[in-house]
Amino acid sequence: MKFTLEHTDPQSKARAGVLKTDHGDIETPIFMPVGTAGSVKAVHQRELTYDIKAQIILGNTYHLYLRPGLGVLEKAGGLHKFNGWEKPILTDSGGYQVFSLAGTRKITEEGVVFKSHIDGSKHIFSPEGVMDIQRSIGADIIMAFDECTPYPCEFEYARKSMEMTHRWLKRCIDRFDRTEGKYGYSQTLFPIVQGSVYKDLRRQSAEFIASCDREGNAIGGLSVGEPAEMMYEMTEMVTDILPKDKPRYLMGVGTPANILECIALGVDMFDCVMPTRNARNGMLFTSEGIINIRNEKWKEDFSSIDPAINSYVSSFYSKAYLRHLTISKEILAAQIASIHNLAFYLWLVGQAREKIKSGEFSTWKDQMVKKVSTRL
Ligand code: PRF
Repeated sequence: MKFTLEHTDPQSKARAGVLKTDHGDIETPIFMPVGTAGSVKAVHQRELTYDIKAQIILGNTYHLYLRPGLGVLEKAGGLHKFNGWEKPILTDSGGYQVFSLAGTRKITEEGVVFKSHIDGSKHIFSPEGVMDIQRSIGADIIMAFDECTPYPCEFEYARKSMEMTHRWLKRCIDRFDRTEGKYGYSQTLFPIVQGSVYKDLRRQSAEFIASCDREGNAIGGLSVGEPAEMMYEMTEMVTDILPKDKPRYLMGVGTPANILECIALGVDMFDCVMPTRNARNGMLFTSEGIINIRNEKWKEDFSSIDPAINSYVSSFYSKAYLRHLTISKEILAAQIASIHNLAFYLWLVGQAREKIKSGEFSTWKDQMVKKVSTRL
């Protein structure tokens, strides 16, 4: 993997770059649609490629390990072959899902014992095990095993948890560097900064992660309920420490406004379930603001969902028709809304990239944050 920084914004810390992987190039800043169980919910690969113009998607170790399981994935020749997505894939390590989804769980130095949310069966995730699983899934970028602390979190808990995440990281690196990809292309491991909302811990964690000298770095433990200003403060502290010549990935963020603000703080990669999850609940993100498509207001609005977005569904279907589908609980509503929201997110980061390249990012960002946060 190779990251080339192409432009930096003179008025902010925003950057535009290219990340080269064996499955193709990723132009940053980028948003990665979430494909938890190997599918971006309600969206075909063809739509992902041509309508949404996704450059990389995300999968989850936790879900894929439990179902379909490694036997199937290995026989298929890895996740790319299994789901037909030929571009880059990143997998999260399970270090978050195991805390948010699994039933009873027990964290020890060795790892996490948990019960499957599917059938209650007992499993253990260790740093080494999670590296092996991600080798079998075959993602281009794999994530270290970490503990994402909740918010709020006592300082002592956050400190001990961060220290354990660092020890787990050493074990991840050790295992990763002793093993090889199974399918003939290379994989890379991103470590994750933790430290809750404590400046001292964030600094310490960012310095440790930077010292590990991997090809890219991630920021975890944010967007877990803390005020946005706190998330921005922590993000900026961390991006100031992480190496400039490597991509930075802010995990699980966020709203369109969060993404624009964090691009301005020097973040290159984002993922979030919001565009797809909210789409399924009738919430649409548009270049003019946020729409609740169930609202009576759209009943006879035959204008297209968002003509500014270059995806088929965004200009072909009207708000009134999508409202009708949503209220009638038609499956097509989830499909249209998901494709539109993802196309909007990809359009937004694409615009940010263009504005960084043309030197207009900062003024554009301030206007855009207001626009995309407006409730229509
Ligand atoms: N760690 C991992 N995945 C994550 C997070 C984290 O802290 C977050 C926090 N926003 C989202 N996804 N491994």
